[in-house]
Amino acid sequence: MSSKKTIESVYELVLKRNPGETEFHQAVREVLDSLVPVLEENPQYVDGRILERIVEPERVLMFRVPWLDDSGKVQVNRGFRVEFNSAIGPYKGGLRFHPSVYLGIIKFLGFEQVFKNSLTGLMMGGGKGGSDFDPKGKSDNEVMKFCQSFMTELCKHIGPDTDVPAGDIGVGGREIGFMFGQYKRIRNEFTGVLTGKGLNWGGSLVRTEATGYGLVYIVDELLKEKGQSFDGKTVVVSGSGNVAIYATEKVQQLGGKVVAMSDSNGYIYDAQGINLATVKQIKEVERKRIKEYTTIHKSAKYTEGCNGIWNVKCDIALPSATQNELDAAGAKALIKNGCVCVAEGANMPTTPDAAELLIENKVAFLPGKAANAGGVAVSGLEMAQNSQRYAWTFERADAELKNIMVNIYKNISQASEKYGAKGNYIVGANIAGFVKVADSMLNQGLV
Ligand code: NDP
Ligand code: 2IT
Repeated sequence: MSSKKTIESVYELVLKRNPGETEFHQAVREVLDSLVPVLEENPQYVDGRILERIVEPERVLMFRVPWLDDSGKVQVNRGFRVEFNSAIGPYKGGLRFHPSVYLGIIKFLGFEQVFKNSLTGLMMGGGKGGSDFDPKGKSDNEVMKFCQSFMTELCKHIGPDTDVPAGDIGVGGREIGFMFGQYKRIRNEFTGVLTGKGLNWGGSLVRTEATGYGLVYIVDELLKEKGQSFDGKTVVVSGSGNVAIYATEKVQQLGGKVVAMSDSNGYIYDAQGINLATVKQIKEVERKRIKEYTTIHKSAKYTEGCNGIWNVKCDIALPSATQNELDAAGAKALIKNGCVCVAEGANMPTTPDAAELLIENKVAFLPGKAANAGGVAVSGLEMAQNSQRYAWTFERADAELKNIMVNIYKNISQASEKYGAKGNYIVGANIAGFVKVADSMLNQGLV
Protein backbone atom coordinates (compact mmCIF):
# COMPACT_ATOMS: atom_id res chain seq x y z
CA MET A 1 0.00 0.00 0.00
CA SER A 2 1.29 3.52 -0.76
CA SER A 3 1.96 5.84 2.18
CA LYS A 4 -0.98 8.03 1.20
CA LYS A 5 -3.30 5.02 1.15
CA THR A 6 -2.01 3.84 4.53
CA ILE A 7 -2.75 7.26 5.96
CA GLU A 8 -6.27 7.33 4.53
CA SER A 9 -7.05 3.88 5.92
CA VAL A 10 -5.77 4.87 9.38
CA TYR A 11 -7.83 8.05 9.27
CA GLU A 12 -10.96 6.08 8.28
CA LEU A 13 -10.36 3.81 11.26
CA VAL A 14 -10.07 6.82 13.58
CA LEU A 15 -13.35 8.27 12.28
CA LYS A 16 -15.11 4.95 12.73
CA ARG A 17 -13.75 4.20 16.20
CA ASN A 18 -14.20 7.73 17.59
CA PRO A 19 -17.51 8.99 16.20
CA GLY A 20 -18.36 12.64 16.83
CA GLU A 21 -14.95 13.49 18.31
CA THR A 22 -14.22 16.24 15.79
CA GLU A 23 -11.28 17.88 17.59
CA PHE A 24 -9.55 14.52 17.86
CA HIS A 25 -10.14 13.87 14.15
CA GLN A 26 -8.66 17.28 13.34
CA ALA A 27 -5.51 16.69 15.41
CA VAL A 28 -4.96 13.21 13.92
CA ARG A 29 -5.53 14.41 10.34
CA GLU A 30 -2.85 17.08 10.68
CA VAL A 31 -0.23 14.69 12.04
CA LEU A 32 -0.98 11.94 9.50
CA ASP A 33 -0.76 14.38 6.57
CA SER A 34 2.72 15.42 7.70
CA LEU A 35 4.02 11.87 7.85
CA VAL A 36 3.84 10.84 4.17
CA PRO A 37 7.56 11.40 3.40
CA VAL A 38 8.63 9.65 6.63
CA LEU A 39 6.61 6.54 5.84
CA GLU A 40 8.08 6.43 2.36
CA GLU A 41 11.61 6.31 3.76
CA ASN A 42 10.75 4.05 6.71
CA PRO A 43 8.66 1.01 5.73
CA GLN A 44 9.24 -0.42 9.21
CA TYR A 45 6.67 2.04 10.59
CA VAL A 46 4.06 0.78 8.12
CA ASP A 47 4.97 -2.90 8.59
CA GLY A 48 4.92 -2.50 12.38
CA ARG A 49 1.53 -0.74 12.10
CA ILE A 50 2.85 2.14 14.17
CA LEU A 51 0.19 4.55 12.90
CA GLU A 52 -2.67 2.23 13.84
CA ARG A 53 -1.14 1.89 17.30
CA ILE A 54 -0.23 5.53 17.88
CA VAL A 55 -3.78 6.82 17.25
CA GLU A 56 -5.20 4.44 19.84
CA PRO A 57 -4.78 5.58 23.48
CA GLU A 58 -3.16 3.01 25.76
CA ARG A 59 -5.92 3.57 28.31
CA VAL A 60 -9.04 5.76 28.67
CA LEU A 61 -10.54 6.46 32.09
CA MET A 62 -13.96 8.06 32.58
CA PHE A 63 -15.52 8.47 35.97
CA ARG A 64 -18.29 10.06 38.01
CA VAL A 65 -17.36 13.05 40.16
CA PRO A 66 -20.06 13.77 42.76
CA TRP A 67 -19.69 16.80 45.07
CA LEU A 68 -21.77 19.02 47.34
CA ASP A 69 -22.22 22.69 46.40
CA ASP A 70 -22.46 25.52 48.95
CA SER A 71 -26.25 25.23 49.12
CA GLY A 72 -25.94 21.56 50.08
CA LYS A 73 -27.13 20.29 46.70
CA VAL A 74 -25.49 17.24 45.07
CA GLN A 75 -23.68 18.01 41.81
CA VAL A 76 -22.35 15.43 39.37
CA ASN A 77 -19.61 15.99 36.80
CA ARG A 78 -17.70 13.65 34.53
CA GLY A 79 -13.95 13.12 34.96
CA PHE A 80 -11.46 11.94 32.32
CA ARG A 81 -7.89 10.79 32.04
CA VAL A 82 -6.58 9.58 28.69
CA GLU A 83 -3.24 7.79 29.07
CA PHE A 84 -2.21 8.04 25.46
CA ASN A 85 1.35 6.85 25.04
CA SER A 86 4.11 5.80 27.46
CA ALA A 87 6.82 4.82 24.96
CA ILE A 88 9.29 7.49 26.11
CA GLY A 89 8.24 8.10 29.72
CA PRO A 90 5.38 8.21 32.22
CA TYR A 91 2.14 9.74 30.89
CA LYS A 92 2.42 13.51 31.29
CA GLY A 93 -0.02 16.30 30.54
CA GLY A 94 -2.48 18.72 32.01
CA LEU A 95 -6.01 18.63 33.39
CA ARG A 96 -8.65 20.92 31.87
CA PHE A 97 -11.74 22.03 33.81
CA HIS A 98 -14.16 23.68 31.39
CA PRO A 99 -17.83 23.06 30.56
CA SER A 100 -16.91 22.24 26.93
CA VAL A 101 -14.79 19.23 27.98
CA TYR A 102 -15.84 15.84 26.59
CA LEU A 103 -13.86 12.79 25.51
CA GLY A 104 -13.02 14.23 22.05
CA ILE A 105 -11.31 17.29 23.56
CA ILE A 106 -9.26 15.23 26.00
CA LYS A 107 -8.22 12.79 23.25
CA PHE A 108 -7.11 15.60 20.94
CA LEU A 109 -5.09 17.15 23.73
CA GLY A 110 -3.59 13.81 24.77
CA PHE A 111 -2.63 12.98 21.19
CA GLU A 112 -0.92 16.36 20.68
CA GLN A 113 0.85 15.93 24.00
CA VAL A 114 2.59 12.74 22.83
CA PHE A 115 4.49 14.62 20.10
CA LYS A 116 4.96 17.82 22.10
CA ASN A 117 6.56 15.97 24.99
CA SER A 118 8.83 14.14 22.58
CA LEU A 119 10.00 17.50 21.16
CA THR A 120 11.09 18.69 24.62
CA GLY A 121 13.80 16.00 24.63
CA LEU A 122 12.73 14.92 28.14
CA MET A 123 11.47 11.50 29.27
CA MET A 124 7.73 12.09 29.17
CA GLY A 125 4.93 10.15 27.52
CA GLY A 126 1.62 11.78 26.63
CA GLY A 127 -1.65 12.05 28.55
CA LYS A 128 -4.41 14.51 29.31
CA GLY A 129 -7.42 14.72 31.57
CA GLY A 130 -10.04 16.96 33.00
CA SER A 131 -13.71 17.48 33.57
CA ASP A 132 -16.76 19.37 32.34
CA PHE A 133 -16.75 21.13 35.74
CA ASP A 134 -16.86 24.93 35.36
CA PRO A 135 -14.79 26.71 38.02
CA LYS A 136 -16.19 30.11 36.96
CA GLY A 137 -18.41 31.61 39.62
CA LYS A 138 -17.72 28.80 42.11
CA SER A 139 -16.51 29.55 45.64
CA ASP A 140 -13.09 28.33 46.82
CA ASN A 141 -14.95 25.81 48.96
CA GLU A 142 -16.84 24.40 45.97
CA VAL A 143 -13.66 24.20 43.90
CA MET A 144 -12.00 22.31 46.79
CA LYS A 145 -14.91 19.88 47.15
CA PHE A 146 -14.84 19.17 43.43
CA CYS A 147 -11.03 18.74 43.32
CA GLN A 148 -11.11 16.35 46.29
CA SER A 149 -13.80 14.20 44.72
CA PHE A 150 -12.02 14.23 41.35
CA MET A 151 -8.72 13.13 42.95
CA THR A 152 -10.41 10.47 45.09
CA GLU A 153 -10.90 8.51 41.87
CA LEU A 154 -7.91 9.76 39.85
CA CYS A 155 -5.42 8.81 42.60
CA LYS A 156 -6.01 5.13 41.83
CA HIS A 157 -4.55 5.54 38.36
CA ILE A 158 -1.64 7.99 38.66
CA GLY A 159 1.74 8.16 40.38
CA PRO A 160 5.12 9.88 40.02
CA ASP A 161 6.46 7.09 37.77
CA THR A 162 3.12 6.27 36.11
CA ASP A 163 1.17 9.37 35.18
CA VAL A 164 1.85 12.96 36.28
CA PRO A 165 -0.96 15.48 35.63
CA ALA A 166 -0.63 19.29 35.75
CA GLY A 167 -2.73 22.35 34.92
CA ASP A 168 -4.45 23.51 31.73
CA ILE A 169 -7.54 25.70 31.16
CA GLY A 170 -9.33 26.22 34.48
CA VAL A 171 -6.64 24.43 36.50
CA GLY A 172 -3.97 26.59 38.14
CA GLY A 173 -2.12 26.72 41.44
CA ARG A 174 -5.29 26.68 43.56
CA GLU A 175 -6.68 23.51 41.96
CA ILE A 176 -3.30 21.72 41.91
CA GLY A 177 -3.02 22.45 45.65
CA PHE A 178 -6.40 20.95 46.49
CA MET A 179 -5.70 17.86 44.36
CA PHE A 180 -2.20 17.38 45.77
CA GLY A 181 -3.55 17.56 49.33
CA GLN A 182 -6.15 14.89 48.60
CA TYR A 183 -3.66 12.58 46.85
CA LYS A 184 -1.28 12.85 49.81
CA ARG A 185 -4.05 12.05 52.30
CA ILE A 186 -5.32 8.99 50.48
CA ARG A 187 -1.99 7.53 49.37
CA ASN A 188 0.02 8.62 52.42
CA GLU A 189 2.94 9.68 50.28
CA PHE A 190 4.57 13.00 49.45
CA THR A 191 5.68 12.57 45.86
CA GLY A 192 5.89 14.59 42.68
CA VAL A 193 2.61 13.20 41.37
CA LEU A 194 1.49 16.57 40.01
CA THR A 195 3.45 19.46 38.53
CA GLY A 196 2.69 23.15 38.88
CA LYS A 197 2.88 22.71 42.66
CA GLY A 198 3.37 25.60 45.10
CA LEU A 199 6.98 26.65 45.68
CA ASN A 200 6.85 25.61 49.36
CA TRP A 201 5.79 22.06 48.57
CA GLY A 202 7.81 20.82 45.62
CA GLY A 203 6.98 23.25 42.83
CA SER A 204 9.57 24.57 40.40
CA LEU A 205 10.48 28.18 39.87
CA VAL A 206 9.55 29.30 36.33
CA ARG A 207 6.71 26.74 35.96
CA THR A 208 4.07 29.48 36.26
CA GLU A 209 5.76 31.56 33.57
CA ALA A 210 7.05 28.66 31.46
CA THR A 211 4.49 28.29 28.66
CA GLY A 212 4.30 32.01 27.91
CA TYR A 213 8.03 32.61 28.30
CA GLY A 214 8.84 29.54 26.19
CA LEU A 215 6.49 30.74 23.46
CA VAL A 216 8.31 34.04 23.26
CA TYR A 217 11.75 32.39 23.40
CA ILE A 218 10.99 30.22 20.36
CA VAL A 219 9.60 33.17 18.38
CA ASP A 220 12.67 35.19 19.38
CA GLU A 221 14.89 32.44 17.96
CA LEU A 222 12.94 32.49 14.69
CA LEU A 223 13.21 36.29 14.51
CA LYS A 224 16.93 36.10 15.25
CA GLU A 225 17.40 33.88 12.21
CA LYS A 226 15.77 36.61 10.12
CA GLY A 227 18.03 39.25 11.68
CA GLN A 228 15.14 40.67 13.70
CA SER A 229 13.96 40.85 17.32
CA PHE A 230 10.89 41.70 19.43
CA ASP A 231 12.21 45.21 19.98
CA GLY A 232 9.63 47.69 18.63
CA LYS A 233 7.25 44.96 17.38
CA THR A 234 3.48 45.21 17.88
CA VAL A 235 1.99 42.02 19.27
CA VAL A 236 -1.55 40.68 19.75
CA VAL A 237 -2.08 37.98 22.40
CA SER A 238 -5.46 36.28 22.67
CA GLY A 239 -6.63 34.99 26.04
CA SER A 240 -5.75 36.46 29.42
CA GLY A 241 -5.00 33.30 31.37
CA ASN A 242 -1.71 31.73 32.41
CA VAL A 243 -0.20 31.43 28.93
CA ALA A 244 -1.34 34.84 27.67
CA ILE A 245 -0.19 36.73 30.78
CA TYR A 246 3.36 35.35 30.82
CA ALA A 247 3.75 35.59 27.03
CA THR A 248 2.85 39.26 27.37
CA GLU A 249 5.31 39.70 30.24
CA LYS A 250 8.21 38.29 28.20
CA VAL A 251 7.30 40.24 25.04
CA GLN A 252 7.37 43.42 27.12
CA GLN A 253 10.73 42.48 28.67
CA LEU A 254 12.15 42.06 25.16
CA GLY A 255 10.94 45.50 24.05
CA GLY A 256 7.76 44.51 22.17
CA LYS A 257 4.37 46.18 22.63
CA VAL A 258 1.30 44.00 23.31
CA VAL A 259 -1.75 46.03 22.27
CA ALA A 260 -4.61 43.54 22.66
CA MET A 261 -5.73 40.67 24.95
CA SER A 262 -9.05 38.85 25.35
CA ASP A 263 -11.24 36.44 27.26
CA SER A 264 -14.19 34.39 26.04
CA ASN A 265 -16.46 37.46 26.18
CA GLY A 266 -14.43 40.03 24.24
CA TYR A 267 -11.12 41.81 23.76
CA ILE A 268 -9.37 44.97 24.91
CA TYR A 269 -7.24 47.24 22.74
CA ASP A 270 -4.77 49.61 24.37
CA ALA A 271 -2.71 51.62 21.89
CA GLN A 272 -0.30 52.61 24.71
CA GLY A 273 0.52 48.95 25.32
CA ILE A 274 -1.29 46.67 27.78
CA ASN A 275 -0.67 47.41 31.47
CA LEU A 276 0.08 43.86 32.65
CA ALA A 277 -0.15 44.63 36.38
CA THR A 278 -3.80 45.54 35.81
CA VAL A 279 -4.48 42.33 33.85
CA LYS A 280 -2.83 40.22 36.56
CA GLN A 281 -4.91 41.92 39.25
CA ILE A 282 -8.17 41.38 37.32
CA LYS A 283 -7.47 37.82 36.21
CA GLU A 284 -5.17 36.21 38.77
CA VAL A 285 -6.38 37.93 41.95
CA GLU A 286 -9.99 39.01 41.40
CA ARG A 287 -10.92 36.34 38.78
CA LYS A 288 -13.01 38.91 36.90
CA ARG A 289 -13.63 39.70 33.21
CA ILE A 290 -11.10 41.44 30.93
CA LYS A 291 -13.68 44.16 30.29
CA GLU A 292 -12.81 45.58 33.74
CA TYR A 293 -9.52 46.81 32.26
CA THR A 294 -11.30 49.74 30.59
CA THR A 295 -12.66 51.00 33.90
CA ILE A 296 -9.05 51.53 35.04
CA HIS A 297 -7.46 52.53 31.72
CA LYS A 298 -9.98 54.90 30.17
CA SER A 299 -8.18 55.25 26.84
CA ALA A 300 -8.37 51.48 26.19
CA LYS A 301 -11.28 50.13 24.17
CA TYR A 302 -13.34 46.97 24.85
CA THR A 303 -15.07 45.09 22.02
CA GLU A 304 -17.64 42.39 22.69
CA GLY A 305 -16.85 39.01 21.04
CA CYS A 306 -13.37 37.44 21.17
CA ASN A 307 -12.89 36.61 17.46
CA GLY A 308 -12.52 40.26 16.40
CA ILE A 309 -9.09 40.44 18.05
CA TRP A 310 -7.41 39.28 14.81
CA ASN A 311 -8.49 42.52 13.11
CA VAL A 312 -6.07 44.42 15.35
CA LYS A 313 -3.00 45.33 13.29
CA CYS A 314 0.15 43.57 14.52
CA ASP A 315 3.53 42.21 13.48
CA ILE A 316 3.19 39.06 15.58
CA ALA A 317 0.08 37.18 16.78
CA LEU A 318 0.13 34.73 19.69
CA PRO A 319 -3.21 32.86 19.95
CA SER A 320 -3.18 31.70 23.57
CA ALA A 321 -6.80 31.01 24.58
CA THR A 322 -8.33 27.83 23.15
CA GLN A 323 -8.76 25.49 20.16
CA ASN A 324 -10.02 26.81 16.79
CA GLU A 325 -10.10 30.44 17.93
CA LEU A 326 -8.24 31.68 14.81
CA ASP A 327 -10.20 30.86 11.65
CA ALA A 328 -9.74 31.71 7.96
CA ALA A 329 -11.33 35.16 8.36
CA GLY A 330 -8.91 35.90 11.21
CA ALA A 331 -5.95 34.66 9.18
CA LYS A 332 -6.95 36.86 6.23
CA ALA A 333 -7.16 39.91 8.51
CA LEU A 334 -3.70 39.19 9.94
CA ILE A 335 -2.21 38.73 6.45
CA LYS A 336 -3.82 41.92 5.18
CA ASN A 337 -2.38 43.88 8.10
CA GLY A 338 1.17 42.64 7.45
CA CYS A 339 1.57 40.12 10.29
CA VAL A 340 4.86 38.23 9.85
CA CYS A 341 4.57 35.50 12.48
CA VAL A 342 1.84 33.49 14.21
CA ALA A 343 2.92 31.23 17.09
CA GLU A 344 0.41 29.08 18.97
CA GLY A 345 0.43 29.48 22.75
CA ALA A 346 -2.80 27.47 22.97
CA ASN A 347 -3.30 23.91 21.75
CA MET A 348 -4.63 23.84 18.16
CA PRO A 349 -5.97 27.44 18.21
CA THR A 350 -5.65 27.78 14.43
CA THR A 351 -8.15 26.02 12.15
CA PRO A 352 -6.56 23.94 9.36
CA ASP A 353 -7.71 26.33 6.60
CA ALA A 354 -6.35 29.32 8.54
CA ALA A 355 -2.97 27.63 9.00
CA GLU A 356 -2.84 26.84 5.29
CA LEU A 357 -3.59 30.47 4.39
CA LEU A 358 -0.87 31.75 6.72
CA ILE A 359 1.75 29.36 5.34
CA GLU A 360 0.78 30.10 1.70
CA ASN A 361 1.20 33.79 2.43
CA LYS A 362 4.66 33.31 3.93
CA VAL A 363 3.65 34.11 7.49
CA ALA A 364 6.02 32.13 9.74
CA PHE A 365 3.73 29.70 11.58
CA LEU A 366 4.86 27.89 14.73
CA PRO A 367 2.41 25.14 15.79
CA GLY A 368 1.44 24.66 19.43
CA LYS A 369 3.12 21.33 19.95
CA ALA A 370 6.44 23.12 19.41
CA ALA A 371 5.65 26.68 20.47
CA ASN A 372 3.84 25.96 23.75
CA ALA A 373 6.07 23.05 24.83
CA GLY A 374 7.81 25.25 27.41
CA GLY A 375 5.11 24.56 30.00
CA VAL A 376 5.41 20.82 29.96
CA ALA A 377 9.19 21.13 29.60
CA VAL A 378 9.44 22.94 32.94
CA SER A 379 7.00 20.37 34.34
CA GLY A 380 9.63 17.80 33.31
CA LEU A 381 12.24 19.87 35.12
CA GLU A 382 9.97 19.97 38.19
CA MET A 383 9.86 16.15 38.10
CA ALA A 384 13.67 16.06 37.87
CA GLN A 385 13.99 18.41 40.88
CA ASN A 386 11.47 16.33 42.87
CA SER A 387 13.50 13.17 42.14
CA GLN A 388 16.61 14.96 43.34
CA ARG A 389 14.77 16.31 46.41
CA TYR A 390 16.23 19.63 45.43
CA ALA A 391 15.08 22.98 44.01
CA TRP A 392 16.92 24.89 41.30
CA THR A 393 17.27 28.67 41.14
CA PHE A 394 15.05 30.74 38.86
CA GLU A 395 18.06 31.48 36.64
CA ARG A 396 18.88 27.81 36.18
CA ALA A 397 15.32 26.73 35.35
CA ASP A 398 14.88 29.69 32.99
CA ALA A 399 18.18 28.96 31.21
CA GLU A 400 17.17 25.29 30.75
CA LEU A 401 13.78 26.39 29.38
CA LYS A 402 15.41 28.75 26.90
CA ASN A 403 17.83 26.05 25.80
CA ILE A 404 14.98 23.57 25.27
CA MET A 405 12.99 26.07 23.16
CA VAL A 406 16.02 26.91 21.00
CA ASN A 407 16.63 23.19 20.44
CA ILE A 408 12.98 22.62 19.51
CA TYR A 409 13.25 25.39 16.94
CA LYS A 410 16.42 23.86 15.48
CA ASN A 411 14.95 20.35 15.39
CA ILE A 412 11.68 21.31 13.72
CA SER A 413 13.50 23.51 11.18
CA GLN A 414 15.92 20.73 10.32
CA ALA A 415 13.17 18.12 10.05
CA SER A 416 11.11 20.37 7.73
CA GLU A 417 14.14 20.83 5.51
CA LYS A 418 15.17 17.15 5.55
CA TYR A 419 11.71 16.05 4.42
CA GLY A 420 11.32 18.60 1.63
CA ALA A 421 9.07 21.13 3.35
CA LYS A 422 11.56 23.81 4.45
CA GLY A 423 9.96 26.41 6.70
CA ASN A 424 6.77 24.37 7.19
CA TYR A 425 7.05 23.98 10.95
CA ILE A 426 3.83 21.95 11.17
CA VAL A 427 5.49 19.23 9.11
CA GLY A 428 8.78 19.69 10.97
CA ALA A 429 7.21 19.43 14.44
CA ASN A 430 5.04 16.45 13.60
CA ILE A 431 7.92 14.51 12.06
CA ALA A 432 10.51 15.36 14.71
CA GLY A 433 8.04 14.49 17.48
CA PHE A 434 6.83 11.31 15.82
CA VAL A 435 10.13 9.61 14.91
CA LYS A 436 11.40 9.33 18.48
CA VAL A 437 8.14 7.85 19.76
CA ALA A 438 7.76 5.50 16.79
CA ASP A 439 11.32 4.17 17.12
CA SER A 440 10.83 3.65 20.86
CA MET A 441 7.63 1.69 20.22
CA LEU A 442 9.44 -0.53 17.74
CA ASN A 443 12.29 -1.10 20.23
CA GLN A 444 9.84 -2.19 22.90
CA GLY A 445 8.12 -4.94 20.90
CA LEU A 446 4.39 -5.14 20.42
CA VAL A 447 3.24 -2.34 22.72
P1 NDP B 1 -6.36 29.60 31.64
O1 NDP B 1 -7.52 28.92 32.20
O2 NDP B 1 -5.36 30.23 32.54
O3 NDP B 1 -6.82 30.74 30.62
C1 NDP B 1 -7.61 30.42 29.52
C2 NDP B 1 -7.86 31.70 28.73
O4 NDP B 1 -8.46 31.34 27.48
C3 NDP B 1 -8.84 32.63 29.42
O5 NDP B 1 -8.58 33.95 29.02
C4 NDP B 1 -10.18 32.14 28.87
O6 NDP B 1 -11.21 33.10 28.91
C5 NDP B 1 -9.81 31.82 27.44
N1 NDP B 1 -10.71 30.78 26.94
C6 NDP B 1 -10.87 29.54 27.45
N2 NDP B 1 -11.80 28.85 26.79
C7 NDP B 1 -12.24 29.69 25.83
C8 NDP B 1 -13.20 29.56 24.81
N3 NDP B 1 -13.90 28.42 24.65
N4 NDP B 1 -13.37 30.61 23.98
C9 NDP B 1 -12.64 31.77 24.15
N5 NDP B 1 -11.72 31.94 25.12
C10 NDP B 1 -11.52 30.92 25.93
O7 NDP B 1 -5.65 28.54 30.68
P2 NDP B 1 -4.18 28.53 30.09
O8 NDP B 1 -3.70 29.91 29.84
O9 NDP B 1 -3.39 27.62 30.91
O10 NDP B 1 -4.44 27.79 28.70
C11 NDP B 1 -4.65 28.50 27.47
C12 NDP B 1 -4.31 27.58 26.31
O11 NDP B 1 -2.94 27.20 26.39
C13 NDP B 1 -5.09 26.26 26.24
O12 NDP B 1 -5.28 25.90 24.89
C14 NDP B 1 -4.13 25.27 26.89
O13 NDP B 1 -4.38 23.96 26.47
C15 NDP B 1 -2.81 25.78 26.36
N6 NDP B 1 -1.61 25.40 27.09
C16 NDP B 1 -1.47 25.64 28.42
C17 NDP B 1 -0.32 25.31 29.07
C18 NDP B 1 -0.08 25.62 30.51
O14 NDP B 1 1.00 25.32 30.99
N7 NDP B 1 -1.02 26.20 31.22
C19 NDP B 1 0.78 24.63 28.37
C20 NDP B 1 0.57 24.48 26.96
C21 NDP B 1 -0.59 24.85 26.37
P3 NDP B 1 -12.39 32.95 29.99
O15 NDP B 1 -11.80 33.38 31.29
O16 NDP B 1 -13.46 33.85 29.50
O17 NDP B 1 -12.80 31.50 30.00
O1 2IT C 1 -0.84 21.49 27.10
C1 2IT C 1 0.12 21.40 27.89
O2 2IT C 1 1.26 21.13 27.49
C2 2IT C 1 -0.12 21.67 29.31
N1 2IT C 1 -1.23 22.01 29.69
C3 2IT C 1 0.99 21.48 30.31
C4 2IT C 1 1.13 20.04 30.68
C5 2IT C 1 2.09 19.76 31.82
O3 2IT C 1 2.15 18.58 32.17
O4 2IT C 1 2.75 20.65 32.32
